[in-house]
Amino acid sequence: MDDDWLEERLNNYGQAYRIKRRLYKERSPFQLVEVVETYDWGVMLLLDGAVQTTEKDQFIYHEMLTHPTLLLHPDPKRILIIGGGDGGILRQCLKHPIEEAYLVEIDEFVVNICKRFLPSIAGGAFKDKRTKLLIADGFTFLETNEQKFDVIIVDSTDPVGEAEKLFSQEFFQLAYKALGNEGIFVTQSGSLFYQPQLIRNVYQKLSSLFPKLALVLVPVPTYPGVIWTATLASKIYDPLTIESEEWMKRAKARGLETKYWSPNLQFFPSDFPLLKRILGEGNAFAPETS
Ligand code: AG3
Repeated sequence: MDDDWLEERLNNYGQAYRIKRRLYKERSPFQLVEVVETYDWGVMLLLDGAVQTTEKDQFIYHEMLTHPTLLLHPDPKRILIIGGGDGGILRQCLKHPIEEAYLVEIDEFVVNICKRFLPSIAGGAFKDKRTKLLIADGFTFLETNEQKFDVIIVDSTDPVGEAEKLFSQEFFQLAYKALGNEGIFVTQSGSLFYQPQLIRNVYQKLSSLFPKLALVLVPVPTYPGVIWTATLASKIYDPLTIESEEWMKRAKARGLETKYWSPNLQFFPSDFPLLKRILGEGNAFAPETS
């Protein structure tokens, strides 16, 4: 089959890739785990039919969930990652001078399959002394957790099945409680054009807990609609008031090297009209009437 195509569907939209080979397909206790080799993006991981990451574009998503968040905190020492079993976020976190990174992933299959088919994503991150890998449900972990973290990064699948509760008010409340006074939280919050209700929902819930919020612009060529978002929520530091020079200074002080992240292309500006419409009431894409 040299004309094999794989399509991801999200509601009424589909995005398709011509693929070279299908490498793996197995049902884990939690989800359908698939690995394929694409023409454009190298090896690709899918969970329940949704593209999670690829060898060649993974750095954009992983850098953009990690660096704005960790640079906003003056001295992040203890990091909690929920999900993220491919190790991509973990690897980016370890570029900062942190002391510990907990990675709480529900599905051991994902960790093992990524180590086997996508080893470049984690690099040596799982072997780093600062890494604590726990195979556990992130929600339950936070329910019983008594430690404080400086940063919590939620790298989940879409809000269906097991991941649904990672988008609930109860979960956000637990995350708030597990963060120190200067704590910062970030979660992937969906496709700008195909999941605007999700973006609004996450934003509203988080803004009832955290005073400072910003939407991170995360363009991922292999996610439906390409323009993806993450929602950053912070207890005291406001990401939208920091100048480029200051971001650059912080990145330099940490010896941070990136392939995508840069200070001027991190956040949707708060005066962006489309975003205001998405976060407001009603349908942001309603046809104009006058
Ligand atoms: N986490 C999944 C992002 C959501 C993708 N959704 C979709 N394709 N419908 C990414 C995991 C990477 N570490």
